[in-house]
Amino acid sequence: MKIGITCYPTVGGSGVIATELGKMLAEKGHEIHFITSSTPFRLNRMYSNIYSHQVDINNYSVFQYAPYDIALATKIAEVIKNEKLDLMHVHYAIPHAVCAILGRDMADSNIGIVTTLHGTDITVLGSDSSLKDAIRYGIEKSDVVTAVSDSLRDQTYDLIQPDNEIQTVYNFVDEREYFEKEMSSLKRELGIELDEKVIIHVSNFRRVKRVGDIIEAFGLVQQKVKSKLLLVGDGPEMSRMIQLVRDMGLGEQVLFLGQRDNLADLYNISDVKMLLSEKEAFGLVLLEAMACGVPCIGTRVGGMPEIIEPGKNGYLAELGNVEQIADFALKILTDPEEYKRLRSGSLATVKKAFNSAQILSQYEAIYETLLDGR
Ligand code: GMT
Repeated sequence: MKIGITCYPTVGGSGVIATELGKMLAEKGHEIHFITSSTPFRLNRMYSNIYSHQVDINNYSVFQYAPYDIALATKIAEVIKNEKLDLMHVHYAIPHAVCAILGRDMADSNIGIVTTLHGTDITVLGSDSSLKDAIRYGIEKSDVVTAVSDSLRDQTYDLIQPDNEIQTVYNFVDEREYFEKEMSSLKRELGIELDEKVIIHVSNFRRVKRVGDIIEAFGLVQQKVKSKLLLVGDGPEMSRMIQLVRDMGLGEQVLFLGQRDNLADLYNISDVKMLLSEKEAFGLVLLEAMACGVPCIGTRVGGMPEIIEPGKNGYLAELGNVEQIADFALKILTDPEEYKRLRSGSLATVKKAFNSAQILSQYEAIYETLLDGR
């Protein structure tokens, strides 16, 4: 099949999933056309059957805002026609589904459009009444709509009330990148003693991620267990978090590592992963950690209860309950039997429910039904 993919190409779970999916589809022989504002960041090697089409936006002085959405729709139309695409798979209802619908119309084509909802488009933008109608339009005019968790699917029905079906297709992890390996040399490089425990958090440091709760819970943990906290990523809350760490006197124990591309290595020196968000449609970083054998502590929010099975591969805490979070972490860090059990539970979860081959086949089956219907 010739498949067009549009996503946000920068760092972020939706871009990771879209790019990994494109790469794996290409490895299965499909021809993939990324239509994005820049080359997706995970497209790090050459594939003979992957093409990248960049959207050019001219900043004419007559426009107060550069017309990205129109430029994207025009590029999608051009690629549909020139490359004779069989279908488009877009990630995010707005702007991408809406742009694909417009592009298909401009190309006078009837190819199928698959839209995958990742969360922010629904949980944040969906509550903005000025965008709700555009989101509903993008969903209803798509031929197939998928959501990355049952929770996101149900929230979309509640908030947007579209009249078409939304099916859950879970995210997956690239097992060739995320797996267990011995990385004690990295621990030394980072100045962490071999007998110190490591807690890790990876995010874009947006307010919804509640990084402050992680630092506060760590403050309690480190009073009882010799440990370090790795904070990986960057974003709007960063300077506030640096200040919080200073105010709590934790400067020596909290390592701000910024954006990193060796996440698998960092997970492999970690004992617990924390993601304590107030909104999280799925939590791809949980899967990446579990694939490296790291038990996770999440909040009972969004799609996280669909990944974390308490007592099997981690624990679910109540949002903002830092004492409970610290207790869970201490339980994992101080009881070797418990840690061993959760570690193998984490590896098993990824293998059983979120392996790439299984999810890839689900998407391929969706694409085939679309082709059959045309
Ligand atoms: O979490 C973010 O802020 C980034 C966002 C994105 O668009 O990449 O992540 C969303 O999509 C990921 C991939 O499906 C999910 O794992 C994240 O849970 C989801 N984020 C939110 O729902 C806040």
